[in-house]
Amino acid sequence: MKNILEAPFMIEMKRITENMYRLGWDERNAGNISYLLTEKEAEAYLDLNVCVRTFPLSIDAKALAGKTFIVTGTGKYFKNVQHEPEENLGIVRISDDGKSTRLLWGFSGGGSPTSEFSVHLMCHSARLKANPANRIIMHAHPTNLLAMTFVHSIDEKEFTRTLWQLCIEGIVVFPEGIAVLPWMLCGTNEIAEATAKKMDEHRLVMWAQHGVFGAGNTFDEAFGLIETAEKAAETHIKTMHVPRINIPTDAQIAALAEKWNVNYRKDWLS
Ligand code: 2HA
Ligand code: ZN
Repeated sequence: MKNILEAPFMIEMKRITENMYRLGWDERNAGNISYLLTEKEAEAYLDLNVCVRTFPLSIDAKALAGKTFIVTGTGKYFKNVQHEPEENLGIVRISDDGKSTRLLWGFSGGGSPTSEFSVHLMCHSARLKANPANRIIMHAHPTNLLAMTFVHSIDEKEFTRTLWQLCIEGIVVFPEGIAVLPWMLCGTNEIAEATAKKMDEHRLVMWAQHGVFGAGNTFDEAFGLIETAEKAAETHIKTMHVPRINIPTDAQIAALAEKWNVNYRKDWLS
């Protein structure tokens, strides 16, 4: 069996959590990431019959029965993942009845998956239906996106249009727009269901006054989505106090989308 610490997905997990921590997106224990392993990856690096411990699930994950995920731990700090991956990360497999998960590796100090694991699993299900190649669900607290939800309308059309205006590649990177949920109690099945519903059509979902969820086929893709939206939000926050005298028109933004041939939400531009 291959050394799990050298698996590409393990290296990516370490690099991305370090990167997100350094960007200030994941203070203390903020943020969580899950990556769906292929069966080939799982078999190459793990003994799939191992059962270190089991964790009950509060949602029905039957659609993901037998699937294996590497996931960040509850209460764990992104800054520590690279130094102690086995303590801060775990690899779990969903039971056949979808009611629990079995720990195959990690959480060596007795930890368990992120408190947002229900959201992750429901979002994986939603994204896999829309795009069978989706593998990543990522949650973070990027400062400027978060700040925007305190001072900007959280109507998702208005929120998206501002982001499209303020980052040149915004409409190309997230042409379907960014969905926004109002403040809701996190760690609950209600917010998990609401987020997954938005993920039917969107890869980016804002949680107002909390943070953002991103989805993608690769670590880079999910990260790049959040990074682009965050760049737009930063430009918004930096220019909202002064008169803006040059703003791209909706026609100019649409022209970008047309040039790059992306299927954008035409009704979200006027
Ligand atoms: O994992 O970010 O939303 C800590 C959080 C909860
Ligand atoms: Zn959070």
